[in-house]
Amino acid sequence: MRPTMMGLMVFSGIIGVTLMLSLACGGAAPPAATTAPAATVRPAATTPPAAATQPPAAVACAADARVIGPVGETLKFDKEKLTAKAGSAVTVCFKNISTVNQHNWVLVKQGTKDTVAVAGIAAAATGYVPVSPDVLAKTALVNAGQNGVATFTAPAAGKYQYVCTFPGHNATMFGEFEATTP
Ligand SMILES: [Cu+2]
Repeated sequence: MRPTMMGLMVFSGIIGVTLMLSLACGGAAPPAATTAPAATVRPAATTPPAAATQPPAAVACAADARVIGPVGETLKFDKEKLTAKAGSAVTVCFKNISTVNQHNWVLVKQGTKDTVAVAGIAAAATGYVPVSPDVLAKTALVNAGQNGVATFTAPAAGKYQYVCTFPGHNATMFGEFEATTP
């Protein structure tokens, strides 16, 4: 009996130690292998917004257009006079090189630039250009950095005015348009 008991005790002792060792060393579950972070998925290429939400495409000045613009950030046109033959097809391209100001180019009857501009203050919805028989041609209200085009038939021979009707600009931002005898 005795040797057997001893053997059992030794045996169980060995098992115990083995168990403890295996628990201490290999038994402990290894930390989960840190998996490499999934390759950063790039967001799908952002599709351009629908055409309707994009700003209007930049208007180019035609080669035969009479190009005019503001003098930098001042409230003055860079040309004091434009001429065209009466009855001829005219394209005026207003190049708004300003980085802050909106402007327009409005052809009006001689001597009416201020009355047209004043009436235009209440016509924000139509680019500060009132409905008036004095208005002969106009560009849209042109944002900074954009171009605006006015295409029209030059009026009868004589002198006319052009003006920017953005509120407050008409006092200094105007010029003379002369339709010459063809
Ligand atoms: Cu202006």
